[in-house]
Amino acid sequence: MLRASKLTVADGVFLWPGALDMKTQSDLVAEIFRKIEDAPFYRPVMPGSGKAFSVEETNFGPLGWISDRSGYRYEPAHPVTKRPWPSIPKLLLNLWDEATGYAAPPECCLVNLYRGPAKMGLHQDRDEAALGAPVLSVSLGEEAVFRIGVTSRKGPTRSVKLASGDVLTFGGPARLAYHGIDRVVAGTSRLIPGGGRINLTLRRITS
Ligand code: MD6
Ligand code: FE
Repeated sequence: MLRASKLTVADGVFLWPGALDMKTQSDLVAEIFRKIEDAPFYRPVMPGSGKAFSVEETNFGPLGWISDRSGYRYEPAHPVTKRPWPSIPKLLLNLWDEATGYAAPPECCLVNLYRGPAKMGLHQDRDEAALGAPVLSVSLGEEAVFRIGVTSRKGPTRSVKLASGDVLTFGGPARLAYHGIDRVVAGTSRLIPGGGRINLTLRRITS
């Protein structure tokens, strides 16, 4: 399934540019939109301040990552509908096996929707007990400027363009590296109904 060659972006960060062909991308988007009928995008808020995120989110899988006034955590049900999250698309489970070789399947697929000026500040993914497992990210739709740093917030950063169909893994010495999305480049893709970008991140939570 991984059509492209594997590039090393940093120690522990690998990128397969254009890994998913157009047909696979549009089938995956159709599957995502079917599943979100049961688990609609909602807008999380920051712990403490309650300030709304600029991205909208939902999840697939046994556990979903959520943020609300009381903190960040994994939950088995959608915070608005209270229903269990839909299952992770089979294609993504296969992609996880192929790209990560990790012995256990992912338990969470966080779905981020960027429209208009939405972005994501520098953060670490550290709410998982299974820090030995990488995070796998799939980009769909408009291009994004991804910023990646080191494990201290103040360290140097560099930016990498993520285009539709790109697959990235983030593990080993980079598992706790700071990263974020500076912006999405409008007009670079028409893949997503209504426009914008969808990012899927697959993670193992329990070790
Ligand atoms: C995004 N990605 O691409 C946000 N996290 O929209 C992430 O936050 C991310 O791409 C961990 C590993 C890879 C990622
Ligand atoms: Fe992240």
